[in-house]
Formats: sequence, structure tokens, C-alpha cells
Amino acid sequence: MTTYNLWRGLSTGRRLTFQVLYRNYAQQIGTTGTTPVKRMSNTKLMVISMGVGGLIGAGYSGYLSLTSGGNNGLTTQTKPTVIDKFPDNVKITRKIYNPNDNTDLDLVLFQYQTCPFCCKVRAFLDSQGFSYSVVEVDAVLRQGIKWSKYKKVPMLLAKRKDGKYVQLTDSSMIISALSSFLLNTDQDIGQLVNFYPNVSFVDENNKEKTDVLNKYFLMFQEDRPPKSTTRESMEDERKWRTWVDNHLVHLISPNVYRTSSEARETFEWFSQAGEWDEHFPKWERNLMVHVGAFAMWAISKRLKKRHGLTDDVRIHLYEACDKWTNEIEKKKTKFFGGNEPNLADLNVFGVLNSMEGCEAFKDCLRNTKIGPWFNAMKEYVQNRRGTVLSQVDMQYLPN
Ligand SMILES: N[C@@H](CCC(=O)N[C@@H](CS)C(=O)NCC(=O)O)C(=O)O
Ligand SMILES: *[C@@H]1O[C@H](CO)[C@@H](O)[C@H](O)[C@H]1NC(C)=O
Repeated sequence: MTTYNLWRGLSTGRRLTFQVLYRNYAQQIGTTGTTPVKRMSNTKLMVISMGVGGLIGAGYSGYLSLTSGGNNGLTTQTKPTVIDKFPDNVKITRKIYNPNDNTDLDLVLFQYQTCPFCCKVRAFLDSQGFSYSVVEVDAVLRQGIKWSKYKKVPMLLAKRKDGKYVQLTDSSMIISALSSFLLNTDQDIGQLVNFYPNVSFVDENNKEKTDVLNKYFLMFQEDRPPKSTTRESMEDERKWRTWVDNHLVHLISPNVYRTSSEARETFEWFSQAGEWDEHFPKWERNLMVHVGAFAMWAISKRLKKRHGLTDDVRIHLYEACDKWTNEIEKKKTKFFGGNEPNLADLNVFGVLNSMEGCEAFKDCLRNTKIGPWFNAMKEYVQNRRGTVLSQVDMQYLPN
């Protein structure tokens, strides 16, 4: 199957030992444990990998000592949520079906069609040719995730080997966990998720924060690193994935909700892209558009301040686009990842894709050089995606 060739060739049947090979590229965590980890037990390994790779981009610095527990108010909630069966009363909106996907993960993505984090995850899933179901969540009432303790989207359910579903939360964690899975599809996703524990900690401003440890790291067997990647390119990939989460995404809301009329247009486009007319009653659709547009216009003013953006929010967006295309120009390849996109390409593309129907994106096309790369990415992702099945089509699926 061509869609998996990025990582194909890794054989199977190994004991589940992993390592996080490379140290954190930017954040000074201050641990001493930065040498590559040797083969050891899962528990011990997990503790070390946290110290090495953990908390990138979370603004945390200091000594991470998970073994002694409670240092710096750092605590872990390492038990992933597992549910025995698919939640009742949750309606699958559509399926992406690829007959070549034989992973048996039965993925279900809970999402808002135009949320940048969700677009990021879909760009990844599509590019790898995964089959998956989509539950379109109502952004105001959020009925589709009532059953869940985690209240954000994207959120993913994946079937473990024992048939139960494990809940994957946070877009970057989802992408890293599934990429790790693709390195060796004999693994149990339920096991892999344990390498990405939730952590709570207190930041410099004494605020309690939560994050997912190792979320930019792929887990792989020590003697079988991903093919055709080097240490440097993996580090580069992580660096730009972090940039996407810490910088690029924060430019979206202030730009697409810049004025109240732009906010309204954006929500009308959301309604179209998410097919709200079809999936929600008319009153609920209207509620989402009007309440949503007003709320986001108001909120985006605060977001602009919080992320230190000046009033001319477009400039920041243009600068980000230019920064990205300059990086690719330096590499003299079609994509950041080379002839094929890597996760950094997919993540930048996903986030920009979330505002494709908005004035803000049209302005980017006019005022930056992002167009050719963006279109190449779009083609790449679309060519690898499975078939989109509506609710009506789904009944014809095998089993
Ligand atoms: N770090 C998370 C952020 C996800 C996130 O903030 N999602 C937004 C939607 S774009 C959300 O669900 N916010 C909570 C809410 O709507 O109540 C990720 O990368 O997945
Ligand atoms: C993180 O916490 C959420 C609940 O808030 C849970 O659903 C998810 O499975 C947890 N993930 C891990 C890896 O523990």
C-alpha cells in the first residue's frame, strides 16, 4: 500500500521497548538525563523519556523529577481513558473509507470541521490513508462529547487489541501516537498511548496548566529507527511542529474574526464546510452561526492581546507564511520534508487549511508566496485520502 511507504519496511514481533532517542531541541529542562536511553523496562523508560522530551512548548523549566513525585507541583495523570463500547447516542457524521487500511484501529474523530487543531489531525489521517469516522460536534452545545471527561476537540477513539476504545487527546499527541503506531502496526495503540501521559504543573505565573508529555516525539524501537530520516531532520520536524502549536495557530482566530462582519462570513463558511445545514436542526445551526460569530469576535480581541499581536493582525500572518516558505526555499526541495511532506509540512498545511474559505487566507495568497506549496500539499493530501462516505453511503459498507 503506497500510503504507508513513508514508514514501511519496519518489521515486527519485537518486545515493546522504546526510547526517545534525541533530546529536546530548545527548551532548557535542566535534567541530566540527556543521553540516549538504553533498552530497559517500560516504566523506567517512560520516566526517563519524560525528563528528556517532556513539556516542550509548555513554558515550563526546572527540574523534572517524576520519580520523587510532586516536585514543582508536577503531577501525572497517567491513566488513559478507556471505554468498553462506543458511546450511545453519538451519531457518526461521515466516514473516510480506505479499503487498503488494514490497521483495525476503527478510529473515530470528534471534531469541528474548521478548528485548526482538527484540520491538522485530518491532514495527517488523510495523508496516511487511514480509514476513520467523523463525529461533527456542535460547537455551542457540544452534545457529541457529553459522554467524555475531556471537553476539547479534536479527540480520537482508537480500538485496542482487546476491542476496547482508548481515548487520545490533543492534536499533536494524536499525530505522534499514530505515527509511532505506523512504524510497526503490530503494536497495540493502547500501549503506545502510555508514552504520552497527561501532566499537570504550575507555571511561572502560578497557574495550573495541563499538557501531554512527549507530544512531539515518535516512539520507536531502539534498533529500528524510522527509515530515511536523520537525527537532524527529526529535530527540525519537532521544532516546526512546536512552532505551529505555539505560534501559527494563535494567528488564526484574530485574523478570521478580525471584525464582526468578517466573523460572520467566517461562520457562514464554517456552516458550509461543516455541512451544518445537514447535520443540525435549523435553529441549532443559526444559534451556532450567530452566537458563535459574536462570541469569537469578542474572544479574538482578548486572544490578540494574550499572544502579543499588534492591531494589524494580517502582518503577523504574512510574516509566518513568509517564514515558512523561506525555510523550504533554503532546503531547495518541494516540501519541508523533501520530496515528500513530513509532519511539519502536514501540520502547517492543516492549520492554514482551516481558514481556506476565509478572507484572511485569500489575503495570504495575494500577499505572500505560500500558494504553490499550499496547493502541492492539498493535492498530496487529497490524493491519499480514502473515499468520503455520507451517512447514506455508510450502510453499503462491508460489515
Ligand atoms: N492543545 C489542544 C487544543 C485543542 C483546542 O483548544 N480545541 C478547541 C477548539 S479549536 C476546543 O475544543 N476548545 C474548548 C472548547 O471549545 O470548550 C490540541 O492541540 O488538540
Ligand atoms: C488524558 O486525559 C483525558 C481526560 O481528561 C483522557 O481522556 C485521556 O485518555 C488522557 N490521556 C492519557 C494519555 O492519559
